[in-house]
Amino acid sequence: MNQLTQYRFSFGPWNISEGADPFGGEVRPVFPHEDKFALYRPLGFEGVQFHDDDVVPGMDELSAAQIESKASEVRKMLHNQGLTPEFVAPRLWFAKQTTDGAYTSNCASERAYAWERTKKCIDIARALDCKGIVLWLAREGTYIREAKDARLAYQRLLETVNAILDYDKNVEVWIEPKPNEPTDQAYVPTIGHAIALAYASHAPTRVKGLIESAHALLAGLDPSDEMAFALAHDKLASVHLNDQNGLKYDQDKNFGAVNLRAAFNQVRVLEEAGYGKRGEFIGLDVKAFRTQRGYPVTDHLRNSRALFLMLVEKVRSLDQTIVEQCRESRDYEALELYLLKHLMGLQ
Ligand code: 3MF
Ligand code: MG
Repeated sequence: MNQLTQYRFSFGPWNISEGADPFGGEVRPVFPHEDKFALYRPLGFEGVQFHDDDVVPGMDELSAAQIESKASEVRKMLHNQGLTPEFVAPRLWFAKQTTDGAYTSNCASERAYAWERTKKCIDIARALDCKGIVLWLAREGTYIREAKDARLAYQRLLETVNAILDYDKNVEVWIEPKPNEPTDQAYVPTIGHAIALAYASHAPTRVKGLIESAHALLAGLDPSDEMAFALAHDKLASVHLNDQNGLKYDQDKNFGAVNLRAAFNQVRVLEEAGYGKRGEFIGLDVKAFRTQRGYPVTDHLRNSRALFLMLVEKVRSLDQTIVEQCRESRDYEALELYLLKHLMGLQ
């Protein structure tokens, strides 16, 4: 019999936030980074997603040896807590050198900074024994179309992907598409763009995607179809499950909080494709409410994970015979009613 997937969960330390937003500072005391790791296992998570400077704070100022030694320390700490580093992402959107983009900046010295930083990020991943490098291409885009040569920008992105693949033959590049924010228009807005870059690269099997539900919704797309597309190409390396209420700033709401049916369909597509059977994580990129009391605030992580698992049960208890009959007779009215009743626990 087909073994049921035992899902493993991950999140990044930025998901335990202190409530700051663009209109106000923290509303809860800052919770030290290292202390966050102790929260993972009790919450039911074993994968840690990192930005490079989450592992090695102040890395721009440190030598290669110092970076290596700090990263090795973190590796030991993760090991002691039974945690696995899922990926490391170069945080290329904070530095003054990346104000107008990193790999696609018009300025050669800024592009050089981006590449130096990326190499350090890969060194950190190697020291952690982690093969996933996530590229969320935050500022690779424009506020006005005329600001950059878009064709050249795509070439530069492809050169970067190739350079990463050459720098370390063991790493994989996982591109996380997002259509906007902080730029007006990003160069890699959808998983289709990411997968095109993968196939154009030197080593297509080592270039994959990470799909965030909210990012797909911001692009006007259905997250489950985006995931299915990546899965059909065997290129879904990870997911950032969450939710989004319409076209506004990136909300990172709890998984399923806005559209339970869309969340169900994401779980259905993942489950049907056997996602997770090769150890892929269910990543949650969910934000704590600014209004939430308590310290540290972690209920959004616990609840999103619980909701995912409840939807796994809904997927597993779906009567596939009814689904097939409705498809066969092309009675999508009946299929929709069955599905909605099933979600409401009425059937
Ligand atoms: C931005 C994001 C980011 C990325 C993270 C890892 C803060 O919209 O979703 O989370 O997921 O930087 O790539
Ligand atoms: Mg994300």
